[in-house]
Amino acid sequence: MDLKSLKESIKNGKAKDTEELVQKLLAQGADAEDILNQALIPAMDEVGELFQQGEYFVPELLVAARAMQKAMEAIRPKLIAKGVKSRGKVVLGTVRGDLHDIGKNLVKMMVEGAGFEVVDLGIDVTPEKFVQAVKDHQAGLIGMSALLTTTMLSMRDTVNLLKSEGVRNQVKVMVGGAPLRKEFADEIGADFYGKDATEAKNYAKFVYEE
Ligand code: B12
Repeated sequence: MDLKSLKESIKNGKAKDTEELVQKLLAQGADAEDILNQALIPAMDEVGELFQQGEYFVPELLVAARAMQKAMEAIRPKLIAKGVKSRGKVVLGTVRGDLHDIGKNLVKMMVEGAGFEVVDLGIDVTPEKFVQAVKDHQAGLIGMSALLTTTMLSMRDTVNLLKSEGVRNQVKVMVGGAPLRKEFADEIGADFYGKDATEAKNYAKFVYEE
């Protein structure tokens, strides 16, 4: 698999090339999950490092993110199992003040691919919106994503609001995103910290099948 050029094309923000390379790999029989884990995610990690080192700035992040989105759209049909009956509902969103949605969208794809119905609230989701969606959809699981050390704190507000609204015992709470750790999840009273989309999917299975 020509993963190196795919990584480079994401890092350079070449959306069209990226899409073509992914399509080519898929046509050659490459596995969508391998493409994701061995090229797309590592490419974004490298973009993050370049940003931290001051070699990339926000515009470079944005074009890389756009290329990443194109790649994700291309692998999406392969990741989503077709015709699977919903195994349960999962409310998902990126927390208040946070606009990063690539990781959240990956979680969505994997969870949907495993046959769950995802209620995607998008980005910048307030605790009130999360709690309302849990009530409206009678969801048994909620997933919150945060990529900033400042915004992850709002996860605690959501957990507390679930409690004060009397629905905490009806729903499991999973959290994830690059700055999070299990200790933080424990501290705010979440049920689960997942380091990646696969763990999110496995936890959804666990919640609905236990
Ligand atoms: C792309 C990117 C952006 C893009 C986002 C585009 C988009 N549509 O998402 C743009 C350019 C908009 C952006 C903006 C900013 N960004 Co930015 N960004 C990134 C970057 C490079 C990659 C993030 C990403 O997509 N990673 C790939 C995905 C697949 O990984 P992931 O999100 O971690 O998700 C995985 C897991 O964490 C997990 N997961 C994620 N969510 C969930 C949820 C659940 C429930 C579970 C179980 C698991 C799970 O599964 C995913 C798949 O395996 C990171 C660097 C990095 N390495 O994280 C910086 C980074 C997150 N950004 C950063 C910063 C500072 C900013 C800005 C403040 C920059 C600025 N000065 O304006 C703004 C903030 C905007 C805002 N209010 O949100 C910092 C954060 C520092 C910090 N610790 O707080 C980082 C770490 C860069 C850095 N090294 O300094 N950014």
